[in-house]
Amino acid sequence: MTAVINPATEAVVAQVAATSLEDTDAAIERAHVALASWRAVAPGDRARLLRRFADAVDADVENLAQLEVSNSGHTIGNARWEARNVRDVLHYYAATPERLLGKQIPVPGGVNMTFNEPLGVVGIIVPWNFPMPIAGWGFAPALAAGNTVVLKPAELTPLTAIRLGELAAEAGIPPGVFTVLPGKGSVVGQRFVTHPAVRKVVFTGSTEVGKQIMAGCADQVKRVTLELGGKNANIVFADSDLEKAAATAPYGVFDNAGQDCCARSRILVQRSVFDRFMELLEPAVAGVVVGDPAAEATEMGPLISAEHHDRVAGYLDDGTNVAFRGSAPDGPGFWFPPTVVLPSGPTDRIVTDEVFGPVVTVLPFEDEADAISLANDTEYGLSGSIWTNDVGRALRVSRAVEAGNLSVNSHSSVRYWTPFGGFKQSGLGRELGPDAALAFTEVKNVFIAT
Ligand code: TAP
Repeated sequence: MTAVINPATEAVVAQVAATSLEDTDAAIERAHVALASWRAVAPGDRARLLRRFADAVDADVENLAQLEVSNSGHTIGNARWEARNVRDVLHYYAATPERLLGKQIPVPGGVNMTFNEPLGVVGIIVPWNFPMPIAGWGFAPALAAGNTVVLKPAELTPLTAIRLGELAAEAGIPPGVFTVLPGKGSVVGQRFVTHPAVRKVVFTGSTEVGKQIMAGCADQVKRVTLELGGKNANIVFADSDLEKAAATAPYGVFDNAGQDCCARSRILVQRSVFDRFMELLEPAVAGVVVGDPAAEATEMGPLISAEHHDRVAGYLDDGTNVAFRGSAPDGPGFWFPPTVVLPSGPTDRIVTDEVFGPVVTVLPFEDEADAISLANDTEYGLSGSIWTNDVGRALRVSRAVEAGNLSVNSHSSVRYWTPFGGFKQSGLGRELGPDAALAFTEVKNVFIAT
């Protein structure tokens, strides 16, 4: 049994049994056996089952949200958004079974057709920072495309995934089609990589483990989607609405206590407005409401664990030039205040590493070329923001920044209608959007001589 801890109180909220290797194998076998019957479900009926699953999630939003507050320390507002996101993603991909259109391609001597065939069993490995949405972004399109799914939540945050598994069963998703397997990455997750019946691994987590997964999958030429780390730039030009850029910057990085692969953890500010920006940023950071995640007004909760707290704290020492900090409650709980750092330069560890906590660095830049160069000076490439009132500049910089998800005059990263994923070491493949279900299919080409 693994104790599940509330990171805001350090109280044990549940005990969850870790799935053994034998039970993982048995679940993969059941998923493999269930493939034929799931595939045989008529497209319209598969769509209806996914909509019923979405409705079951909808009816359970408050319960799921409260579970996430107590397991992950997410603010109640965020947790409700996350549960509704699973519902919306299920509804969105419920349209897929009836629209998985192949092609008829003109060729001489016959008729040529393509089919989008399901891959088989898909293994989904989820991190602790967004347990619900990241699970849904994998299982909804995978199921819609006719695959069966085994899903491993993070050991720290299994509760909402377990509940989603129950809701799927209540909605009528057949046994073996969607199975949640709480347990260790080194046991359950690793078995997804090595078991020959698992045809694709969807992994979201650290770049370090993602590389191991990719290397492991190479052995069987297994398909992979990887959503990995980020060190995203928030570029503020002098010609922007500086008040708005400063007022929103804390929410671009401190949301979910900075435990967000899309956190804009490097603010780059044009030198001519640097001092003014910092004057505006200070009260904005002080205004972030940090505390009890169950309280409606709270904007930032705790870090996920004591170990992670120590890791984040390890980025700050006596020599760190902290410009200012927000507030945080005293223990119990793994609290860390919003922290703004003025580094000595772009090569400081705190600028280059993904801290994954409520810590942001602010650096000046001279001109557009300098901003682009600094933004791209990282092995990551997930997201970023560009603040400017010049449309031409917004487009030029958006095209030049090497990242998968950019927003202009906003910090929005995730819209389920649009593709999401990383450049460089931030990942491989795209989730969400109109094409994500295709990543769970193989294209088969059939020629009939006439
Ligand atoms: P990891 O330590 O990489 O863990 C992620 C998941 O992988 C967990 O379920 C973990 O299981 C499992 N795992 C660990 N070792 C494994 C192995 N050898 N084989 C198979 N599975 C294994 O990441 P984390 O610390 O939980 O999450 C934070 C990271 O995720 C950050 O770098 C963040 O940027 C990234 N992230 C990226 C995105 C996107 S969309 N790009 C979104 C969210 C998070 P255990 O629970 O047993 O450790």
